[in-house]
Amino acid sequence: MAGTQRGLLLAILLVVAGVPASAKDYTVGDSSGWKPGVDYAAWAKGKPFSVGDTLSFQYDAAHSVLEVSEADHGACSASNPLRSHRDQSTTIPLTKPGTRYFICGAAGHCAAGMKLAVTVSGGDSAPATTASSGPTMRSTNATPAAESDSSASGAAAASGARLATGLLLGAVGLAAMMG
Ligand SMILES: [Cu+2]
Repeated sequence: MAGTQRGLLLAILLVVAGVPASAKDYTVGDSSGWKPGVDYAAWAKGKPFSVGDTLSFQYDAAHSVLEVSEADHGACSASNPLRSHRDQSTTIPLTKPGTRYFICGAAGHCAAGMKLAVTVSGGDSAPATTASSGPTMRSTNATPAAESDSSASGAAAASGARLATGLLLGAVGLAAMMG
C-alpha cells in the first residue's frame, strides 16, 4: 500500500515536472496581427512564454518576420537576419530558454513598431527530467517512444501530450515494481 502511494506520488511528480504545463500558441499582436503601429513590447509584457510554446505571426505580403540578434533588434537592422520568413503565416517554435528577437524586414516598419523581443523560460526541461529518472525508467518501452516523439518535430502540443502519457505509463510501471 505504501509502495503504491509512493508510486502514485512519483507519477504525479513526473507529469507535473516533466511536461510544460500546457504548450501555448501565442498569436503575435492577437487580433491585430503583425503590422506597424502595434506595441509589441506591451503585447509581450507579462506573458509566460515557455519552452514548447509557439509564436504565430499573421501578416500580409507587405511584411516579413526576421529573427535577428539583440543588437540588430535594437538598431532595427534587417541586413543580417538569423532567419527570415515571408509566408504570411509563420509559426516559431520556442525550443529553448532565452530571449529571441524579431523585426519586420520592410523598410521603416521596425521603426514603426514591428519589433518583438520574447523571453522564453525553461523551467525543468522534460529531457533532463527523463534522463535523471534512472535506469528503471529507461527499461520500460514507453519512454524511448516518447523521447523520439518529442524530438521529432515542432508539433509540441501533440508530442507533449504523448510524452505525458509515456511518463505516466512509465511511472505506473515503476510503481508496480516498487509495490
Ligand atoms: Cu512590415
